[in-house]
Amino acid sequence: MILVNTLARSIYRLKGKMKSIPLDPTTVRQPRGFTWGVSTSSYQIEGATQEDGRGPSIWDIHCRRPGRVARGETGDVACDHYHRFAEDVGLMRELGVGAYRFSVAWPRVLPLGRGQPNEAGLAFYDRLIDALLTAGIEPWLCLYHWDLPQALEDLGGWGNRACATWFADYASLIGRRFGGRVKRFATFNEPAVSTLFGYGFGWNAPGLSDREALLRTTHHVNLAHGRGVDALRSAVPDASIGAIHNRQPCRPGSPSIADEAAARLLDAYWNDAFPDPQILGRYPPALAGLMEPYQQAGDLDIIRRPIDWFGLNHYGPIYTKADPDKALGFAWTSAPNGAAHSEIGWQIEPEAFTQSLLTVHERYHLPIHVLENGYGAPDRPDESGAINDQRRIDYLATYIGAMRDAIQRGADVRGYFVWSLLDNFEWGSGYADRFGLVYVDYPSQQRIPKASFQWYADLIRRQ
Ligand code: IFM
Repeated sequence: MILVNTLARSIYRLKGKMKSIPLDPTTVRQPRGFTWGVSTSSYQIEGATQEDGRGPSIWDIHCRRPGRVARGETGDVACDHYHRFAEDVGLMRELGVGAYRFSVAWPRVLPLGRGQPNEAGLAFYDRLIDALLTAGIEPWLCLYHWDLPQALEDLGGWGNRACATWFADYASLIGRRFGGRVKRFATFNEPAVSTLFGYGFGWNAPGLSDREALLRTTHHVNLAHGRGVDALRSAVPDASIGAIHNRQPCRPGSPSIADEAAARLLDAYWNDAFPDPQILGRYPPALAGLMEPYQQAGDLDIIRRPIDWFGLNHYGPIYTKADPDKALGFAWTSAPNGAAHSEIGWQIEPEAFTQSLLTVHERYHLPIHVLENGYGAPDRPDESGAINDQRRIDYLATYIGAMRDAIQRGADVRGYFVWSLLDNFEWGSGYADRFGLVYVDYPSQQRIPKASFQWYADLIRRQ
């Protein structure tokens, strides 16, 4: 079947009918041992923000700042996963995934961010992990998906160098508690997004637009990664550890020299500012000078720690324009008119996914797990109550085909996780943008698998 698909694509290319025809992923088998999964994160699904001793996170506070989140929505209830996790694990079992990536809410297990752990919070993750293992689903635990304890923010947060040590202590707690049952750990999810959006553009918590804070924070998050890897390794000697980074083309909004320069700097920040020091032991040249004031002797040796895999999140290309008023001199801008895009305006370009996978492979020489890829839309049930999200299916099929292209061209891709299992709290957009394979009717908390759920289940079953 692989041969037939390859042949079909070549014929199309030769005829010049289209640049690339995606493989039909339902007919292509992945290499043995390939992991199919789904991803979520704590603040986006758990809810129960004030239950069982959880402390506030920077997102609880951010959501209450007027104008920061659409319609003033919050993660207070979200998908109520804290109470409904067993149903959600049941959905994953139905889906047939081999793995589930979730994150631990740091303030749920350490309400003050450090010091006395909260047994009730730890016990929630015990229950979740046990349910996953019983269902035959491997837990992939991410330590940080943006919900820093507010108590640490009050001490300077990521701007305080000590935050790297607090993070390592938290990592050690998690490793000691769960390391007997969990072997896959990620330190951070998309540190480029949480820092740039949180300290550069002010869109995400803690809502700052401050160049100095952004650069300082960047370095401290990198230090925390290195210290966190060490803490996990000593707590769980047989752990398989990675970090999760975005990579996508960063393009100028216009051909002007200023916008071209903005795109180069965004590229250095978005794609390289975290994986380069963590894996290669250096900041990208475009940022090295800017990062110097925040470094102490030996820091890069702390940051660069052997890891076992590269977690890649990819959606589509992003665009920027020069803006001297912004923290790094660039602002966000939209894709050119006419570019294929999703219902929430994100550009669709599967070739960029293939290229990103190949670049990661060539640059870092690590096994790659795609830990996020997915399609956002304002899905609604039709008159019969079904959610026919054909465009999501098309997107996923095309992108899985693009991943397959990268594998055939040598990229060592070992897993693919859809973002996301459930519709959930989409940060500044609130609940309007839905990425789930499962529709969540928020008022009733009813879960309704979408057409894409069945499609993904079929794909997995055929592997
Ligand atoms: O919802 C987010 C997730 O938290 C991080 N990556 C992108 C997703 C879609 O925006």
